[in-house]
Amino acid sequence: DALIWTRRVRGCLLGGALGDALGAPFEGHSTVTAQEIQAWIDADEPLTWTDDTALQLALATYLAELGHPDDFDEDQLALRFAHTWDAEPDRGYGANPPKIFRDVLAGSSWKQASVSSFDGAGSLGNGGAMRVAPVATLPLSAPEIAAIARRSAAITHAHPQGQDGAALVAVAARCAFTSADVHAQTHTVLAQCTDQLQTPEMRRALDAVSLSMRLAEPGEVARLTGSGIAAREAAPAAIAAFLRHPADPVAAIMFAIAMGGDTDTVAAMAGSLAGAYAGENSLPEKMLHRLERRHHIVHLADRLATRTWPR
Ligand code: 8NA
Ligand code: MG
Ligand code: MG
Ligand code: MG
Repeated sequence: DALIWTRRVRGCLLGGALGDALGAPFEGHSTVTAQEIQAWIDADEPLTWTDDTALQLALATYLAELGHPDDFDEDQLALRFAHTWDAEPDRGYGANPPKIFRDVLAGSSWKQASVSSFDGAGSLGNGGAMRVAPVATLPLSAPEIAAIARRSAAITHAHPQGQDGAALVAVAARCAFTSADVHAQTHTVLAQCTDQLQTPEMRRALDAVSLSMRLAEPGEVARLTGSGIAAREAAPAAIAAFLRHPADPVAAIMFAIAMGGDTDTVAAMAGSLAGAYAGENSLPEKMLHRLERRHHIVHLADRLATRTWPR
């Protein structure tokens, strides 16, 4: 019902922000010990989030204000991303998106800048995937969610793998929002995700997630999936962490951080997914109390959850 839905949307946005902020101090570390993570979980310091959450909230705000899913417009979203970056450029953005945002603010199209990135290959980084979970709140089918996820990613990520990562996380988030029992439906979730992928690299990476399900150690899982800055590593790694602890976002986040690599980003995606499944009540007040702009995030989630769509 409506209350459960609102709790899940709050859980998604708050879980993502918590994962980002909890993972940020470890970004780029190849190994992170359980003791290091536990000490940071138990600390009292404020939890400050990074580019992952800044852009996720920008996308959520855009969707909350969208008149109709058919009105989705990359030019408008690109402008919102660019303004978000311009207002707080020191959130730890990847190398390439700010180049595109600068062009957008100067009045040029995002498209030219995006497709010419990385000598014309386009970005295969995880930046399209890290911000995409709110797309799964749209009242659409899995193929439609995947299509909008790709379009939201294409603004900065022209490479097919960068867009496939976004489709993967968005469809996983749709499963998380709608599933009654993710633990019992692991194979269904993975199959629904695989159905929306377009690149062999991402399909192989999701196969690695399936294979990894018998492994307990985050380091072992990361050896199969990777956990780096490429979308083909970070997005599957986040799914692996989520599928182990779907009902416990903090455990999913801790697992993601323990995988090492792009810890803030993998933990942000894992936290969004587990938060979407388990809802706001699964997030400890002790953590939320430390979270930057917590009340703003809740307010935004409520706008997104309670909006009605015409037709
Ligand atoms: P991006 O589009 O710049 O991609 C990230 C990186 O991936 C690039 O800088 C390249 O190193 C590499 N890359 C992407 N495409 C290609 C390609 N076609 N060929 C070779 N290399 C490629 O930025 P993004 O938005 O995808 O990045 C997201 C990441 O940026 C997240 O981890 C986020 O947390 C942030 N980040 C920040 C820091 C930091 O030090 N503050 C470090 C890493 C990442
Ligand atoms: Mg970041
Ligand atoms: Mg970025
Ligand atoms: Mg990162």
